[in-house]
Formats: sequence, structure tokens, C-alpha cells
Amino acid sequence: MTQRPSLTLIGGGLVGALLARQLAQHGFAVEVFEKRPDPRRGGFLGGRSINLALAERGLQALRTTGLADEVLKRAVMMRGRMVHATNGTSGLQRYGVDDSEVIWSVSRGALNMLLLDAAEASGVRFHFGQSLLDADFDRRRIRLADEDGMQREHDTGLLIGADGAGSALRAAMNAYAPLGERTEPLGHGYKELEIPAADNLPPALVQQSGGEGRFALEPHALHIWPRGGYMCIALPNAEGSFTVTLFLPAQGAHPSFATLRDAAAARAFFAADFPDLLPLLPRFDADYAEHPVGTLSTLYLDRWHLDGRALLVGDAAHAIVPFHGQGMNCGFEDTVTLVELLAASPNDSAGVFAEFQRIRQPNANAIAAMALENYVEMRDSVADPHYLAKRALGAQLAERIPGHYMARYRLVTFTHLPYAYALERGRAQDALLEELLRGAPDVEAVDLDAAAAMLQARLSPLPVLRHG
Ligand code: FAD
Ligand code: 8RB
Repeated sequence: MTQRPSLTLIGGGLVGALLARQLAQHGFAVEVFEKRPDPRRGGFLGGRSINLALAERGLQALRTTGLADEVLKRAVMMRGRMVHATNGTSGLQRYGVDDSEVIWSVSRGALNMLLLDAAEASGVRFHFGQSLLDADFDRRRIRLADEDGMQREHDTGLLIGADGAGSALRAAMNAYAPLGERTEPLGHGYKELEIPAADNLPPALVQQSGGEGRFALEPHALHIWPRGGYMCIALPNAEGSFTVTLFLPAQGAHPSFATLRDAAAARAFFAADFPDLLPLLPRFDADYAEHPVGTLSTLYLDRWHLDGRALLVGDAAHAIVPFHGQGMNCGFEDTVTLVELLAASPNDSAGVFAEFQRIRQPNANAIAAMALENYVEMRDSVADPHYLAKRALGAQLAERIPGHYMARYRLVTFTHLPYAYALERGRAQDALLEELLRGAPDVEAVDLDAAAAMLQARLSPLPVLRHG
């Protein structure tokens, strides 16, 4: 075997830990510097439960490294979006065609700890409580600070930045040679609230029954309270609680975070706009007062690497807004591509980094665009009759001609087809659905045989899908 270069990763978050594991499995010597203390040492106790939606792309990356089953054991299946209308009624819109097309709610803390264990078991060396300050790319040295501010220097191998949206390695690379960095703020912020497990709520409020009575709401769904310009969502946690996120304009006329300065103002707003949700939030005032307003933006870079010396992956390269639930999934997909390229050409890091960017950047741009679009869909369109008509027509066509029609959401969430393909295909399909509905007062009036024939004539067949 040829001598493989050693790798120095900055950041042991979701992407860094998973990438480290895969690289070590391929015989690379890997060390990771992580700013925060080791979360496995009691740190997460008493912390808030934050969950994420894991979809096929992320699952596939976990499968390649033998971790998918273990992750799924602790995950809660979500079959679709449960839309809670203003009048208090709710209904499930399935994400896929059946239970083979579902997404999974996983705990960020538990997932990160599982990935750290797995990476360590494969031989990765972690240095916790070590924050990157800057990098000398010519001398291949980095400067780090520990939690007490004590600084030290360290010789590195190839540098990979998996240090998230606020990446310190990116800042160091950008200072050495500009990366063409651009941040586009969404102008909306978010705040996390919690619905406790049902045994901590008055029984009269618990809206679902059956074998899973520890949940206050239907557990197997991603809940959405769409309200036009803003919304709340809730994802289930395995122990029975839900993490709720309020998305709202940061500034401007009521309602915005600027006009909801304190818990009392926010409570009045919830009582008016989310009357069915507020009673499920017994810690509303404390959560609202204590949890910070998070900001949301999209990050674009012209370059993700410094020749063969340093590369950015995950959020450090392409942070996106959350509305497609694909940030982690996209970062996990990055790791598979990078490891394949590095394993094939371990001694050509400049070629590998350039090729990685060539393959991944158009896809990162595509999911960034689709994530922005999905905010409008989630907060607004899910209750719009024209949107629902298109969705219903699409579902019938998907059943009739599965080789020619697959909703964009399904292409993104349940396949490994490139994000850029999903974006382009979605546009073409959408134009045809619009055309079909223009000539018909409603879905029932569309001649499905003629519609299917038209799609088959005007769209290329979908690529054969690899599953599982
Ligand atoms: P991070 O997970 O941010 O990890 C970066 C790591 O680098 C951290 O451990 C950090 O401590 C460390 N670090 C930072 N600076 C330094 C430094 N100077 N030196 C050393 N280490 C450093 N994505 C989905 O796919 N589905 C979802 O449902 C979803 N939900 C989300 C919910 C929330 C509340 C948030 C905030 C994000 C969500 N995302 C979701 C996005 C997802 O969390 C990110 O895309 C993903 O975590 C990116 O992984 P990463 O490893 O690149 O960055
Ligand atoms: N970051 C998600 C979807 C798509 C849901 C749909 C949406 C919270 C921060 Cl907002 C959101 C989705 O179209 O019906 N799948 O997974 C996850 C989402 O938000 C996550 C929990 C989130 N991400 C800062 C907050």
C-alpha cells in the first residue's frame, strides 16, 4: 500500500466526526480538533433536546460506514407533514408513496456521540476543547486555544474544515487567499420551544392516543402550523417530547421578533395565532425569555479549497436555510464523495479537492435554492388550494407513470440523484402540471391518460433509482 497522507480535521461535529470515521476506515491517519469539550463526558446532561430530520442521503452515508441501523434504533419515523390549520383542524400530507419513503427525527446530541464513538473505534484521535485560532498554510502549522485560553501550535497534515457555518478555518483560508465569500441573510430568525412528554401535560390536552401515549401529538409526523408569513414546526423526540421551532421575520411590522420583545407579548401572539399549540407549551414564558433568537442565512463561496492544502466541507462550505431539512444530509453526502475521491487518489489532494468542488458545488447551490423555496411552501402554500391541486395531480401521475414523474420533494429526500438534477427536473415537471391545470377547473377534470401521455412525451425517463 502506498503511503497515505495524514489528515487534520477542524471540527468534530456531525460532518467532521462522520468524515473522520470513514477516512480512518480507509486507512488514513486522522486527528480532529474540536472546540467544545467531549460531549460524552456528562456535558449533554440537562441540555435541551434538539432534533434533526435524517433523510435518505444522510442515511446512505451512515450505511457506507456501517452505522445506519444503530442510528435508526433511536430515531422516530415521520411519515409526512401534519398541517395544523388556523381553525384547529389538522391533516397528514404524506412525504412519500408509502412507509418506505419516510424521514427520521434523530437527537443531535445522541447522533454526535454515536459518531464520535464510531470514529474513535476506527482509530481517529480527537482533541477536545481545542479551538482553531488561525493557520499558517505555508508552514503547515495551526494555532489553537484551549478552554482556558492557553495557546499552542501544532503541525498538520492535509487540513479539512468541518467547523460549521462560522468556520475559523474558512476565515484563515480567506485571509490567505480570498474565497469569494458571500452571506445572504434570510431576514427571518428562529426560536426553540418545547412540548413536554404527555405525562407532564394535563391529560385533557393530549391529542393522540393508542400505543404511543407518551406523545402529546401524533408522533410519526413533522408538525407544521403554517401562518402565511411565518410558522411553527415540531419534530418528535424518542422520549415523548417535541422540539418546536418558531420561524418569524427578525425585524419589521408585527409579528416579528422585534415586536415580540418579551414573553408576555409572545404569549399574546401565540394565543391569537397558535391557540392549539400554546397550551402544549407549559414552559413557554421561560423558553421564550431564555432561548436566543437564532439567525438564518445562506453561505456561498467561489472556492472551497486552497490548492491541495486545505478544504472546507459541510456547513463551513455551504451553510443553508433549514426548510428542506437537508443541511446535515448534504454534509453527510459530501463525506461520501470526498472519501471516494481521496481513496482513489490519496496522493493528489489538489486534484481531489478541485474535483470535490466541481462535483459538489452545483449540488450545494441547488439545495440552497430549494431550501429557500421550501420556506414559502411550508409556511404558505401547504394550505393553498392551487398548490394542493398540483400536489394531488402529481400524486396520481406518480402512481400511473412512476418512471416519468416523481415529486421534487421525493427526489431530494428519498433518492441519491444529484440535488441539481432534482432542481432542474422539478422545474420541468412543475411547468407541465401548471399547463395541465390551466386547462382544467380542478384535478378531477384532468384527463389522466392524456396527461400521462404528455409527460411521457415531454420528459425524459427518470434515471433508474438505486434504493437502500
Ligand atoms: P456543525 O454541526 O456545526 O459542527 C461544527 C463543529 O465544529 C462543532 O462541533 C463546533 O464546535 C466545531 N468548531 C467550530 N469552530 C471551531 C474552531 N474554531 N475550532 C475547532 N472546532 C470548531 N440538517 C438536516 O439535514 N436536517 C435537519 O432537520 C436539521 N435541523 C437543524 C436544526 C437546527 C436547530 C440547526 C441549527 C441545524 C439543523 N440542520 C439540519 C443543519 C445541520 O445541523 C447542519 O447542516 C450540520 O450540523 C452541519 O454539520 P457540520 O459538521 O458541517 O457543522
Ligand atoms: N434548523 C426539516 C423538512 C421539510 C418539511 C416539509 C423543515 C430547525 C433550525 Cl424547517 C424544517 C424540514 O417540507 O414538510 N424536513 O426536515 C427540518 C426543519 O427544521 C429543522 C428542524 C431546523 N433546522 C435552525 C431550526
